[in-house]
Amino acid sequence: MFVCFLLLCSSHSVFAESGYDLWLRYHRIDNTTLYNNYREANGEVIFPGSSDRLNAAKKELRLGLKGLLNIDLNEVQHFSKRGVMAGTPESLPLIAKTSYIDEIKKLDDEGYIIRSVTINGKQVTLIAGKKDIGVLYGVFHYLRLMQTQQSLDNLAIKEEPKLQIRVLDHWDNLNGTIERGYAGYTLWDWQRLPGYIDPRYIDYARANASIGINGTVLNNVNANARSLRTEYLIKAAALADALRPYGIKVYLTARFSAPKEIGGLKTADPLDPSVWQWWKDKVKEIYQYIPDFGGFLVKANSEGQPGPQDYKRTHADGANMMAEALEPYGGIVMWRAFVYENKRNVDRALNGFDEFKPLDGQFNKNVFIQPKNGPIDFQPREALHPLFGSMPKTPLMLEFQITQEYLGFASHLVYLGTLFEETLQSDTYAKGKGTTVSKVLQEYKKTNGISGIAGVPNIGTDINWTGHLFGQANWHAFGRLAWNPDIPVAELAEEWIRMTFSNDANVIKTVKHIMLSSHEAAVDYMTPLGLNHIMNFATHYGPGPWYKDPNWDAWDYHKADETGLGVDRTMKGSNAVSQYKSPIREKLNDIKTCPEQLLLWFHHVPWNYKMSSGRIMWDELVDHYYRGVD
Ligand code: BDP
Repeated sequence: MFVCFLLLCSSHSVFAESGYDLWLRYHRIDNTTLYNNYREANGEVIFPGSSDRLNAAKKELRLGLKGLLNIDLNEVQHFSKRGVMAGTPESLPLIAKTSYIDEIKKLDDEGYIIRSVTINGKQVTLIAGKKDIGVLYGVFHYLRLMQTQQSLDNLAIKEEPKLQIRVLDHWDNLNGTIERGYAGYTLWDWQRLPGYIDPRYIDYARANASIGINGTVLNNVNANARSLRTEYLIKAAALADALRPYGIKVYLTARFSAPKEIGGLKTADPLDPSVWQWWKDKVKEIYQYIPDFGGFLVKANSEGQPGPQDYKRTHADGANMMAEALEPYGGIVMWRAFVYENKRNVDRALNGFDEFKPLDGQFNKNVFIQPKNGPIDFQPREALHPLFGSMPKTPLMLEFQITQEYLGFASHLVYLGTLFEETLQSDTYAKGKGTTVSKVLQEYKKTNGISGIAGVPNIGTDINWTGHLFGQANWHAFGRLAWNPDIPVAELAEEWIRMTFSNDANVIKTVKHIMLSSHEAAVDYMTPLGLNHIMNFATHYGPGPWYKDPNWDAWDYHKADETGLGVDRTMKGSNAVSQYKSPIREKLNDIKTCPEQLLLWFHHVPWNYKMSSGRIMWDELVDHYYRGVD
């Protein structure tokens, strides 16, 4: 045995990996033919310019070529052989000699092209953006082609993000803990900021830029007003400086009562002129430190957080006050729609829609309303949030949870790409059949000038960032879908496997199967057939349908009694179905047409109800649990 081990060590390079490199492992290409082709294609590089972003792009290209191909980036002025050239029309005047110059000029600010072109008789790969950030994105894409062992011949790639604002909402507290974080502590070393810039910030930025994320909300939605104090703004500014070369803007959560808590005012009433002024002054101060500050994320009148309703004002009054302060600087407000009454005998699934739908059209143009994917709370499977498709005048920014609060924390392998896809491709019927959530989100760019998506990340100080190695795939999937919500996730899973593990067909097939079936398995062993929110109280690690206290009772979410199981949200029940457009409403309302995967979400179903399998509901439920565990 020992001899075998020694033999193995001598025949392969054996090294330990921590997972730190994520999907940016630039390991040597193991296919000789490709290795030689790629080396030839990267013989010389023309890459002038020295902005922070172009430098970041060049640094990445250097890192990638060294790792993948053992090439030291060879910068030249003129090609003498096959090579790569990268830049914008400003940084690389040679681009004007290509026939792609018009296409490049027309690109979105973050867009790029990767094209096989001929320059002075030499075959060249052109990586071009309209702006420097596009070049950085293009370089990451180019490296990805090699990491996933694609051909570098006849390239004709054109990419532009389909959503403009693509942010991670960190639920990080100033004391270093992360709400619902299962991978260590916060990355933000507040103690040592602004003086010490942890190199990890740069790797965080690289990882995000590689998948197209362009914003980060540094702190928890359950906000601490202190994060808006000058001392913390200076620290946040240092982070913003570190992330800026990678195209990542910094945002902060804003505690609605901050004018009282740190501003010394007697009220936080959004219609009080002194409160308006306080926010205007605060915003002005923020922009002095962070000139490209992104804006505020706000959780108001939700789960005990302060908000405008404390003063009998509306969400629009509150959001617009902040939006007006931010508008002159180009900042935005992301106002969460995660609100519920927290009362027994009130169907919580109704609250978000009921509160926000009537306010459609009343928000300033730089306000996003941010609903979660479903109306309850990041459950293993949610019915779609009915606000999607119902707020034509107000841009909605979908919020996903990447951290696995209800999906077994960082100890379960659950690939969320499938969950994200299920939501994004859900049909709202807002403008007839085929009005998917993805389309609804994209449409806001045309109608309101802005569009976006947010994810609550699973990232912490663990050496592999996400605790569970496969958690990295969820971060990756979110970013890639934020850039283009319509990429089939089977492709994304494969891309991640190739970049993370191997390009070996067997590895891909095996790991992909595990990934693509993992979410359904988790739904099966957590909350099958539309069950939801029966999780263990407070920790949310696994089901605890027996939990009961005077304020919160799991029974309200499953209603198990002698007649059956599930919550009646039909027209005869809480009527949550009416919040959906026709024909979804009717389909959900009828027990015979309601999809079985949401049956107990919308119906109180007799235990012996005949399911499509021929089994009675109880047997079907048990079967799902066992299937999931298996
Ligand atoms: C719930 C979490 C809680 C968050 C809340 C939110 O349990 O920790 O504060 O969501 O999204 O799922 O605000």
